[in-house]
Amino acid sequence: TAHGAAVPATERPHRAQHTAAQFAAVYGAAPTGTWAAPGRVNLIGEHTDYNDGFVMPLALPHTTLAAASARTDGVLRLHSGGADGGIVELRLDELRPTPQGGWASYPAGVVWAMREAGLPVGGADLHFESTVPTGAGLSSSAALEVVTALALNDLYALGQEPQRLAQLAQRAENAFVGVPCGIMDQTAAACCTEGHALFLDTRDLTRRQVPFDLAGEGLRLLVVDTRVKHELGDGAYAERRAGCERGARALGVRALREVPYEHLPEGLAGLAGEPVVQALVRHIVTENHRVEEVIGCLDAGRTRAIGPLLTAGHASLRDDFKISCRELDLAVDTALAAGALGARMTGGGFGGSAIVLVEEAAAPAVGTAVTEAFAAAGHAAPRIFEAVASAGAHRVA
Ligand code: GAF
Repeated sequence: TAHGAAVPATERPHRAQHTAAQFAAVYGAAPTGTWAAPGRVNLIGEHTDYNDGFVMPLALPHTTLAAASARTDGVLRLHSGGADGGIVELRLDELRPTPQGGWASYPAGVVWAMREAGLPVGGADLHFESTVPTGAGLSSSAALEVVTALALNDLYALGQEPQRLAQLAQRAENAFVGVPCGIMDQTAAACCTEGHALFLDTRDLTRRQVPFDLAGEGLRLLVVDTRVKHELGDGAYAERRAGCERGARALGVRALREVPYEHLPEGLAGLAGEPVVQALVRHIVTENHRVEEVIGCLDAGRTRAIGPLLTAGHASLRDDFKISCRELDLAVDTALAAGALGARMTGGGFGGSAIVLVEEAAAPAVGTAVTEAFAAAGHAAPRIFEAVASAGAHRVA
């Protein structure tokens, strides 16, 4: 149902206790502490983060928890309640980038990135439990990285700011895991606050917490996890990124963020003969503009007016950036036909999740319409739940 799957607030203390108990069962002693970092959805600003542009994610109530203790022998031990296999044991001085290294390479990469940055991080034991859906475009990887960074920051009294921890987590993903992602997901996991969307300028990393209390306005934001992840996605992300960089070079700017919306027609004319790059540039420039328009609406208290901007963002990702897929399009089209105010894919694309802005009273019918459309099309049942703007990474025990 539209309301069943979010993690109820009452479950959180229980989860922290459970995670600590699992730690004790695995490692034979109670942990020093337990930390949490959330998954995210992005409200608007897609693929803009590696173009120095604007993004606007919000944290989900779904979190990855880490129970952890420091070790004095230079050994890192990692264990996950959600992964098969036992304890992964690594020596800090032997950590090397491991592309395609499996789940443990995310936390291991964070420790590596911290040490590379000269931070005095020693060994640790960590046990993870997560309610962030994996492979759903909801940034379970960033949650895993950021919760690791925060736990080590506290265990070793490193005193790093949340944004800095996000940068270290991004470096882990780029250089250790080998995924060329931008800074959005890690910043969302580290810096979001309850009841707000996070406006982030990815060029200078200035941030603003924008009040985003949909329930107070009789609105809902639904997440439709299509439960598909098309293989195409991995190489295509790097390809889009390279295309954007090519466009920036051709236009003589450091990043596409510098192309003003008002100058888009001249910019596109300058790329005649390169239709693919033209379309990528058009998406980035219009998407940055949509972020500014969404902020304008929210600042003016006109929340419902963001609906068409979200939908326009989807069309741009589908037609210009070409990273949607039939399941995402079906979720968006069906939700809109059933009366949603706006809908779009969220995250990297090629599967994963869509978000749907809807009047509270219409939410159940919209959810049902999407579920029925998936069944009629022969797709697996989507997972639909509500996105309530939740807290970024924090210590829970
Ligand atoms: C993925 C990446 F990790 C982010 O950095 C961002 O580029 C996003 O896709 C698209 O907006 O989540």
